[in-house]
Amino acid sequence: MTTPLHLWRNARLVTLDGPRGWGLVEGGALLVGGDRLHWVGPMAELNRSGSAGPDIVAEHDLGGALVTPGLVDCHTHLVYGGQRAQEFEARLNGASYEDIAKAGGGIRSTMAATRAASGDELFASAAQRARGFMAEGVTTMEIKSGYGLNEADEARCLTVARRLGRELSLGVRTTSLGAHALPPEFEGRPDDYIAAVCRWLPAQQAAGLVDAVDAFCDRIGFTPAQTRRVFEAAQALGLPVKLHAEQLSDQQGAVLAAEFKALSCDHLEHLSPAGVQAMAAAGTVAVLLPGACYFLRDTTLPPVQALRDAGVPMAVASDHNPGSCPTGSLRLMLNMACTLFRLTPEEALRGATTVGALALGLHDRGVLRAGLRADFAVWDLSHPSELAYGFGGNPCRRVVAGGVER
Ligand code: DI6
Ligand code: FE
Repeated sequence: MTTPLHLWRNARLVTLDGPRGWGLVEGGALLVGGDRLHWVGPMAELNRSGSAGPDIVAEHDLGGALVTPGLVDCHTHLVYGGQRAQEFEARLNGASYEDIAKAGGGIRSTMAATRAASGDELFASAAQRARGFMAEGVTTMEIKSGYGLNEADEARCLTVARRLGRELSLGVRTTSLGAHALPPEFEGRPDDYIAAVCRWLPAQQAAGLVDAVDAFCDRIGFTPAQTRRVFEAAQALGLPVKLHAEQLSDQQGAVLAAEFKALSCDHLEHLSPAGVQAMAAAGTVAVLLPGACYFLRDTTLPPVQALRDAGVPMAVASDHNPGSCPTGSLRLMLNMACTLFRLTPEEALRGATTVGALALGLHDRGVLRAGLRADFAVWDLSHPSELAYGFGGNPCRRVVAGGVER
């Protein structure tokens, strides 16, 4: 028995196959069988190789359009209630993000709106946001909890994230971020709260709700010692860790995360040289979030050249959240990664495909190569550098996720 194949032909393929370069294939074709890429290469070779033949059940002419791997947004806080536009106004009137957080606003205000929302309301608002990203070529998203901040509401948010993965044509990875902020009922008792977060993890894992564990290690988050306890609990369950590290200050969070062989450290505006070296040695991905840096008007930038020199792979993600990055566009983040952080357009696209997948521990996507997932986006563009060059508007024309056109 052979798999019925779909032939997608007449494309300019941006395969990203190999350690550098776009991996461009002119006059390219993709053969898709089930949810996998069965064959990728130039049309002329396909005709010669005989990989085509009678198994092809349908043909799709792409009219010479540019085709990239489906985009991977490896850092989002997509599930929450409410919005924080008034906080944006307050910041424009002189308050700082940290002041607002310390006064009980910030993450805590979203926590209250999230707890007050029903599961269906949380699903509906997150699905609407997800569809916006999907329309711009996103085929995989990581979604964190972190606005429930008690056992039931954290589990509820992770459940909503899993439901998004089932009901939308989107690959979803969930990350448990109970250690995002201290909820009011634990005021003055952060160590007790961390103990509670560690206690919830086994049940979340048993319910199939968690792929990785994250924490916010910073002045308005948790200390390195508290973060270590969360990591130890994750490690005991065999769950990989990630960290919101060095966003507002240097806590040596990256060094700690590297000790636990973290999949990624994210933000990193205040990353030290020791942090860079530790990440390089551990093979930890640096997830750059230029939208948060832009929206908070941070003037300290992540040490991109040092990361590059040390060979630390750099991902680019949206950090979509209501407080520090209410964006609906991963493509805009590619542009910002170049203009604000000086990534090259190729680094930016790899960051939101190949390297984004690595930051999630996924090795089956992010490249157009036979055997990997048939996740790809078709763009009304002529060169891949245009993906990071333009901002605003949506040149994405078609998306295939898991072999199926959306
Ligand atoms: N850093 C961030 O940028 C988000 N979480 C975090 O730890 C912001 C979350 C928020 O303000 O709601
Ligand atoms: Fe974040």
